Amino acid sequence: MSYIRPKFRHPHLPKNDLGYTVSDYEGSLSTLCAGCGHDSISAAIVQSCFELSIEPHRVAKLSGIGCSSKTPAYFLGQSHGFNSVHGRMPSVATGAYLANRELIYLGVSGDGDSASIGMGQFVHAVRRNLNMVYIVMNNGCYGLTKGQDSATADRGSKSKAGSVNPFEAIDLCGLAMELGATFVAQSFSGDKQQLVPLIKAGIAHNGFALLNVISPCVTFNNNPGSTKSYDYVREHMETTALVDFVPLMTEIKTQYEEGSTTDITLHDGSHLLLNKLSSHWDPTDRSSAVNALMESRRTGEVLTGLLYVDSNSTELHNVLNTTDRPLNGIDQQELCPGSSRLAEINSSLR
Ligand SMILES: Cc1ncc(C[n+]2csc(CCOP(=O)(O)OP(=O)(O)O)c2C)c(N)n1
Ligand code: SF4
Repeated sequence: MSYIRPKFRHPHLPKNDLGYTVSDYEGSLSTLCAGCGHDSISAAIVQSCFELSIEPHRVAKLSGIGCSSKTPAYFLGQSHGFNSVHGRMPSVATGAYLANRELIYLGVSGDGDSASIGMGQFVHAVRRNLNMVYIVMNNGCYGLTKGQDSATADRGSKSKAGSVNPFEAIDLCGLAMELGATFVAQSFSGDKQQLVPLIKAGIAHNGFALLNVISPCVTFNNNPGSTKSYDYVREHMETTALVDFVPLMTEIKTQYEEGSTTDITLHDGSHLLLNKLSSHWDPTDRSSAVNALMESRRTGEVLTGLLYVDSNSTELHNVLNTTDRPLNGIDQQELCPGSSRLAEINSSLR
């Protein structure tokens, strides 16, 4: 059950370029457990869309099944939405995107939803470079069905019931890198300062943008021994860089010292500024990102930040050379080539 959020807001709430306040980007009141990391990610999505002055009707929210997949009800209440079947969000997103490329596609999934039942769907969305932001709210368990280990639970981590996971974890970022992903980022639900610019950059990216966000399940996976608990992640987080996102149309200002910043131009001309803190991180170097992910797994660290971006990425519509226009805006006359053209095509194939 979803609860209606009260309409009353402070009359002097800041407004964005469209004249909207942050409340225009909210959804209904969350029914998730108090303290669930997924709610923090919803708040970061709301903040990102508000700051980017996105018209809510230009967004399509898509999800599968799980506590994470319930969250589209809690953000962007005025956007399009489709809550699909467990693990099937990528194919619904593919169909919707091919029919209408004008919307911004925002997919939300869980680690169970993406790394188990939906794995076959996830990998093809990555390799096709579907133009969408794909957020995995990764808590290492199946929250909705009472905390079973998921395929992203680290080997040796302990569930609330005390059992130790004997299987190797699937690293979704590493897998996406292997599949040729053009934008791969990792973050923590409790780090809004890092998460908001990453979501904004993902929206601006021309292709598939994966954000794997560690999002502790306070009810079933926040216990000692879990590597997806708040305490564990806070103690083992290693940041690649401080991230800031500068949208197109605003004057680009940088407050960073000369020589300490990497400036990445995304497809729409907006920029991603990375203030390098650790080991001169270069997010355009795919093999370094793969190595860093492998090293962080070995040391048990959670590597966060923008791990990799290809700012020259070619998204699915450009690969297929399909029409710019939404299919529902093309009438029968235009869609049908006519019988003489059809006869020409047929004879060319004989
Ligand atoms: C086809 C199908 N199989 C199994 C389920 C049962 N089920 C619902 S949610 C879920 C897993 C949820 O875990 P995750 O995707 O990680 O999301 P979370 O709840 O942890 O956010 C499962 C197994 C289902 N709804 N549909
Ligand atoms: S069960 Fe876990 S994942 Fe589901 S709402 Fe509660 S804290 Fe969040």
